[in-house]
Order: sequence, then structure tokens, then C-alpha cells
Amino acid sequence: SEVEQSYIMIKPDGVQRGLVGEIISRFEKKGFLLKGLKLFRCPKDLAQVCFIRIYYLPFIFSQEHYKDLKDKPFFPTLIDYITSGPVVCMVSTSFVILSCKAWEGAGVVASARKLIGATNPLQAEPGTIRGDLAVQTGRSAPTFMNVVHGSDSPDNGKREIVTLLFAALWFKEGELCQWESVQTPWLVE
Ligand code: DAT
Ligand code: MG
Repeated sequence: SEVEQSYIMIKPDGVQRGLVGEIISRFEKKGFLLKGLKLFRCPKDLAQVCFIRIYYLPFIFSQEHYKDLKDKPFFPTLIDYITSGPVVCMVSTSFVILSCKAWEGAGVVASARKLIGATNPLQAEPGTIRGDLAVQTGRSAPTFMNVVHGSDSPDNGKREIVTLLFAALWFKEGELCQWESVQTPWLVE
């Protein structure tokens, strides 16, 4: 059976504003299991399109993090934003085993999205990370500066964490840590 994973990332504004501990703490307290963690400077070609990939490896053309947004008007400023300083890359796993039907809907991906809140920080509810910690709709408008990223589906979670072949996205093979938490029996019956 497979454990669902979400790729969670503290964006450059979260790092610059000293919110790393606060944001990690919210996921820790919720009870997610941390499987990967690093400070990382995102190269432009990871966020958008890598010349090498287009030229030599068209079959993995679709691996860039924000590939789905490349036609949006805010895309260039989104890339500037996400590459403007270090980010903190995290992988969180829920304790929930996907094969256990009763828990399937409560997976880490959807749950993390709820903790994170709405994309536009002005619309994010108080209590969520974006609702509590972000206000701006963009330093170099029109990109929302919303402090954190979370995968929007289990499949995208997989895609964003480790990709096969030369197209590793945010983590390379061997960078994730397999471990068991002593908390698990107290979180999941
Ligand atoms: P999310 O980060 O909530 O998954 P997304 O994947 O649709 O949202 O977009 C990625 C980022 O792009 C988002 O965190 C901020 C920016 N963005 C999205 N929609 C936007 C919009 N309508 N105006 C400005 N920036 C936007
Ligand atoms: Mg998204």
C-alpha cells in the first residue's frame, strides 16, 4: 500500500520574513510526518522551462513546477517571485494508508491545502497559513505573494517530489528520509 505525500514549500517571502519555524510548526502540530526538508535556491529552469529539456528531452518537457500556469498573465512575475530567494522544500506524509478506505478522503494533500488556505491571501480565512500570515497581492504585481505552496493532488505530489529520469523536480533520489514517528499510534488508531 502507498502512503500519500504532499510537496510543501515555504516561498521566498516566507523565508525572508522569518516565518520558516512558524509554518513548519503548523504542519508538525497537525500530525504530518516530515520526510524531507532543505533550504534551496530555485533555478529559473526548474520553475519554468529548461532549455536543455526542450532541446534534448522533449519527452520530459512537462516537468516544470508551474507548467500548468505558463499561459497566465502573472506567469513571468510568478517565476521572478519564486526564484527571488531561497525556499524551504518539504515533503509531508500523512500517517494514513491509502488502502484504508475510511481515511482516504483525509489524505495529506487535501488536508495540507486546508491548512494553507485560499490562493489569494486576501480571501484566505483566518486560521489558515495564508489567512494569518499573508496580505499582499504581489510585490511586483500581479503575482500573489502567499508564503507557501502545497501540492493540489496526490499525483502532482508525486510529480513535484521526485521525478524519474533526469527530471528530478524538488528532491533528488536519496534526499528523503524514511523513518517512523513515535507519535503515530497516538494520531491514528
Ligand atoms: P496555489 O498556490 O494555491 O496552488 P496555483 O497553483 O493556481 O495556486 O498558482 C500558483 C501560484 O501562482 C499561486 O500560489 C500564486 C500565483 N497565482 C495563482 N493565481 C493567481 C492570480 N489569479 N493572480 C495572481 N497570482 C496568482
Ligand atoms: Mg498550485
